[in-house]
Amino acid sequence: MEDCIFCKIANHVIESNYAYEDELISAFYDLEPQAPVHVLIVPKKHIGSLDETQEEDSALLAHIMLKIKEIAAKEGLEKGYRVVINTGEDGGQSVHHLHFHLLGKRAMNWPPG
Ligand code: DGP
Repeated sequence: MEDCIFCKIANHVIESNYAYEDELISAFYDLEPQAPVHVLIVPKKHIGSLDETQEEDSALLAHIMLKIKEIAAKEGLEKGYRVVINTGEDGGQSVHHLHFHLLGKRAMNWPPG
């Protein structure tokens, strides 16, 4: 996707501050951090949102979840963390490329805002 900022970051068309990368996914620090640790994890393949995932994305989604656990450990989030996937208008999604927020190093509230 030519106009997608997360496609550009994930494929190094635009450089960012990366926390992790492999052939399937990229993780980089959020520009507007909502917690002392705030990492965005995105697939390199363009998928607009969680709502646009397909059966064929199952292995990719599982890969992301397992890597989030590793990234959390690397970031020192042994006390816990939150993973958020904002989806669609009501979900508060502003960038239309599937991304997982990994938030940590502070206590989270419930219910979320
Ligand atoms: P969401 O609202 O769930 O779509 O979250 C989008 C997040 O992406 C938001 O926390 C800010 C972050 N963001 C937007 N543009 C950039 C960017 O160019 N670089 C980085 N690192 N983060 C960005």
